Amino acid sequence: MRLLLTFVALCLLHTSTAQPYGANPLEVASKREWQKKVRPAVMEFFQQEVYGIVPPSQPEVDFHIIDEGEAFGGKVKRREVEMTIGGSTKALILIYLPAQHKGKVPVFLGMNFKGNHQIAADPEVTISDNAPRGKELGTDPERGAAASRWTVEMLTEAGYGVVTIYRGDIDPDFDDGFRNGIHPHFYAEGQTSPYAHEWGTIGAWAWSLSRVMDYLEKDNDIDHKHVAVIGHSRLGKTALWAGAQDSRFAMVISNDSGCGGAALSMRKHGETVAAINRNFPHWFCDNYNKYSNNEEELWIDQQGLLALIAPRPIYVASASLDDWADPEGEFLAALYASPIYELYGKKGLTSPTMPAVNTPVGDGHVGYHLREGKHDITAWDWAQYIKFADRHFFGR
Ligand code: GTR
Repeated sequence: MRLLLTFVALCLLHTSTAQPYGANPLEVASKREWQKKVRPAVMEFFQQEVYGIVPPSQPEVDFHIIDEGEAFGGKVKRREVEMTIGGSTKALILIYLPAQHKGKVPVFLGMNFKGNHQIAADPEVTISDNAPRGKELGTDPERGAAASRWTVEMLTEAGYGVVTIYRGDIDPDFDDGFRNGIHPHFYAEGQTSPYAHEWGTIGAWAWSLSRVMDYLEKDNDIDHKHVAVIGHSRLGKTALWAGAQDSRFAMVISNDSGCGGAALSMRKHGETVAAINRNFPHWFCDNYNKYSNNEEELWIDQQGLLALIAPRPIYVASASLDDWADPEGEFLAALYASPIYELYGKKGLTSPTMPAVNTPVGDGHVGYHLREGKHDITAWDWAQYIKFADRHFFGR
């Protein structure tokens, strides 16, 4: 069946040798062809060969609210929800909502790098046992250290909520043969590590974002039809994969996601498939190793991942000094995914020229910018995401 789908899709993808680096604009004859034949084959490729499938046996996931309070001098409501996976793995969901908001609140959902307590200088946020602590024993473990990356005040003032979980609560970010984190909850009897086509860490992180979405659907304060899933860098790869698999995410934002995210692998510019598999052997499925120094064998490049998100709005962002993430490769992937948006009557990127720094492009469903500066997510990036969300969610 898989071979048949692949064959049909290959026939439908009109590859043009005129394009550089073997990565091509996605040309599919009709929306129907895309939905019925090509999209399932593209999805299967990313599942089997890149991020890995989620194993079929699913553990139970429970939620309960553990704390509610105020932050930012009463301007913001805080809620903490404990998510328990397979009866034992605990992850805390931190939710900030504008206190004055009437009705259900649209939110940005993203994973954080160093613990929920780092996204704002809020003394009440529970510190995960898995999160890095302060340098000296007993000191405050860097509350608010990542506040510039989350801009909670700016987002809540703009009418959005912020929802986050800590990556280390789901799967600590190092290669331990998948003994810690959530993977063991999914092993079949006698299994001790994922099979070659089963998920790595990015797959597990993405799965957990969908579980957070399960909770958001039940929370009466949240406008679950307007949830933008977002991530920076490795967590941007995660947001893209979560958004590709789960259409409940109404918008997807990739900030400097680079190799294995929005950047085209076949360009081999900056971080390569070989480098990422060598340095982070736990991120992707084992099958992905086939493509180390062998990118030409990828059946489809990362424009396919972005196209899986169509017709939902997607925003891809790069930074000018972030050569490792290949800004041009990220721009081209967004451009090459755009024909799939057009099949749905949505406008994608139209100009084939990389825009100048700090000049966002895309007045349709595909947005892109190249921020001046280094690998990071800044208030300026967020200001563009707010504008994009305002336009798509509320026509503002
Ligand atoms: C780098 C890695 C990138 C990117 C980045 C990050 O070391 O090479 O793929 O994910 O980390 O997450 O900040």
